[in-house]
Amino acid sequence: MTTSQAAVSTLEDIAPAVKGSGHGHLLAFADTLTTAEKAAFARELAAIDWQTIPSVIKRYRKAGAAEAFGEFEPPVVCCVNGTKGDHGIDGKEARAAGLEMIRAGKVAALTVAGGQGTRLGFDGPKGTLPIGPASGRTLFEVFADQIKAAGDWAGRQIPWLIMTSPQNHGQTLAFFEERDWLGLDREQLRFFQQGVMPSFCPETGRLLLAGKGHLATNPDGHGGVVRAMSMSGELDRLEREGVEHLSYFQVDNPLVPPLDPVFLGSHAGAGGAPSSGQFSSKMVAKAAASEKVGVFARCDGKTRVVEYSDMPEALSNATDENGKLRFEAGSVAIHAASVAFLRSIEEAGEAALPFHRAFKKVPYMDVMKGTLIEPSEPNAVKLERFVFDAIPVAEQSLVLRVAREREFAPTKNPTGVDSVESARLMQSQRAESWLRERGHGVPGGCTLELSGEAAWADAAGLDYTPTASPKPGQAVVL
Ligand code: UD2
Repeated sequence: MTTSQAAVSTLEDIAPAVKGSGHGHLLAFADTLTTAEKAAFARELAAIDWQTIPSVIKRYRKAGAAEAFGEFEPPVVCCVNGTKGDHGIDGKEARAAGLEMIRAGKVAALTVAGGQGTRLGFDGPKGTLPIGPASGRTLFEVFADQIKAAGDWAGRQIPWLIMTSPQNHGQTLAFFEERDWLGLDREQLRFFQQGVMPSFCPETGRLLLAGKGHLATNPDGHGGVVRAMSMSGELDRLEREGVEHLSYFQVDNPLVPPLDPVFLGSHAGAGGAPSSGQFSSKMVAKAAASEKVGVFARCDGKTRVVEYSDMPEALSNATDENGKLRFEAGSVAIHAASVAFLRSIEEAGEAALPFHRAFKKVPYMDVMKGTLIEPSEPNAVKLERFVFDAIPVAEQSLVLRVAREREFAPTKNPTGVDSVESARLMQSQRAESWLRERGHGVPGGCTLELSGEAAWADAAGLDYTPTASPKPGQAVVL
């Protein structure tokens, strides 16, 4: 159900499918719409898969349709050079393999950027949020500079896939265009829109109208990325180009290395990594039991991520004999996935990526009265997919431990925990450690930031001389 399915059809063309699925009430005001409104409504309706919608509604009308989990065990975690009792991976071998994958054009970057910056109080796509503590670069620019540096090293233009949503696609594209594609080649940049899912009333099983010519919908979750890549032709394109693996990350983490050779090599099974090369993940030790990150666990012999809201509290709080959290492996939402595996996930459909159900307040049009109702209590089911549900489908899914201070600065709130403030501070601290590790002094009161070249050199294990040395109190990009 992606917007690209919304081919050129009219309301008359689409009406039989809508009525045939039992949702003819959605057309109650069709006759009152202007020609332009009719065309827009037809596009919305054409983006819905009317054949499957009745069975989806049936399955998710009641709570508890989600998969019941068996008993949880902590997962097998890997770590470069095997400290902390984790399974050891030879970092040198893994990095060499990952660098070769990048050099040979077998890797593309993939960012899920469908969310709006609502929680941040930021008016615009999250990726356009200024985040660099010294440079003021936006999230998209921080990633673009590293992808460019990796491409310069590899002598090729590394594709960067960016998933937007119907809400922010136009703004995202305009942002890149205004800033001259952030120094990348236009051909490298592959924007595609995720799909939407219609909200429905669990009592009646009927889809809701948000207006006389508008369906009530929500983006279909980051798990919609697989379907959206397929519908937009991006999956085919990657296959044609010989790209075999994707480096996946969320738009809200300025510390993520968009292309990490050690991770990519480990994902492909180098350095003794236990991986089928299908779908791999990074983890950090949770800061506290209550931290809002998904948790890796083993269940029925398979590794999976259990979202924080689904994790039983007793398990979140459980500790081992040393007082350490039993389920400490927090998901930082950084993955590597093979293109062939994503193709198989797409073909398996809901069996591989089920929907997650949320019961929410959704304003809707009363079709009898023609008035908009603002509910005071939850009234509608919203469905979305999570990409990490692909983990247990993989034959052997690698979970690699990484250092939080090097790779994870979630930017969810304007201030406080996981905020713009904390993400800026973490980037500066990260740059400071980088300087110290290379034997440089750091004067007091500086705000520092790694340039794209410095960050890439760090991930790739290459030599790099900082372009500037900070003076006390200065803001400097290294
Ligand atoms: C996500 C993870 C959580 C943890 C955390 C780390 C889920 C459900 N939870 O929590 O386990 O790993 O991140 O920071 O993922 N997005 C889309 N389309 C959508 C929905 C989301 O592109 O329809 C993107 C969004 O732009 C963002 C990312 O997915 O980049 C995460 O979305 P979120 O902010 O809703 O997830 P969050 O922070 O609750």
